[in-house]
Amino acid sequence: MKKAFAIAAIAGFGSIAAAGIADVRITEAFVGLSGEDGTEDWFEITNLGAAAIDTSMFWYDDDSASVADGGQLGSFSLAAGESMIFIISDDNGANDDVTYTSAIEEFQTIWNYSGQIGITNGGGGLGQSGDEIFLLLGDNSVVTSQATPGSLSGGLATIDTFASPTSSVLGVNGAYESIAFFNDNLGVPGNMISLIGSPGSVPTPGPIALLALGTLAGARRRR
Ligand SMILES: [Ca+2]
Ligand SMILES: [Ca+2]
Ligand SMILES: [Ca+2]
Ligand SMILES: [Ca+2]
Repeated sequence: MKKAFAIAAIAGFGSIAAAGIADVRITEAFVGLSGEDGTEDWFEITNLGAAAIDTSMFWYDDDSASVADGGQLGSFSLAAGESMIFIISDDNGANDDVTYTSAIEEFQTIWNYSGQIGITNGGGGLGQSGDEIFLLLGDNSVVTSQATPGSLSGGLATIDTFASPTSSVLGVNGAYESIAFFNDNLGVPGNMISLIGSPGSVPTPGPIALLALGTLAGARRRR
């Protein structure tokens, strides 16, 4: 399957990747807060295709939508129907306050998260006045994109983008509360805040099953 995909990509059948093998969506995003953010900016991707994908086939960039400005996602096998997190960072120098390792550990701690997690290895951070997440192939073709509206940005809830962008709500679509961390910009009593989000989980099983079925049917028709 992987080899066939590579040959098809070289031959220029980009639509196969976009519509079939790599049916990946951006299903959640965190763009940061005023003051201490808890973690770096991040997004969640979900594989709605029928086969596992290697995430290193994608480059991330923000609204500049450019492989040259972006970063190649770390390599993970993402099974059909599974979600994972990518932390947006190009910041891994020996003297940086945050390294790739510490950014991942910070996320795992704050979200009590033990699922798959990777780094974008570049690409712009997500602005709180509105931005956009792009997943691109190496030839700069767009696989999928997701706007992060300023109206939903900067709050204590992540942006759930599985259907249309909304603020994550505790208990809805698997959203839960992060551990509390220090932030003295938001004026919360005690300066300890927690976030609401659903890293690693998306609405299941109904919507995913239906979308996956549609992808499978499409793939069969093309044979
Ligand atoms: Ca940000
Ligand atoms: Ca901040
Ligand atoms: Ca940006
Ligand atoms: Ca989620």
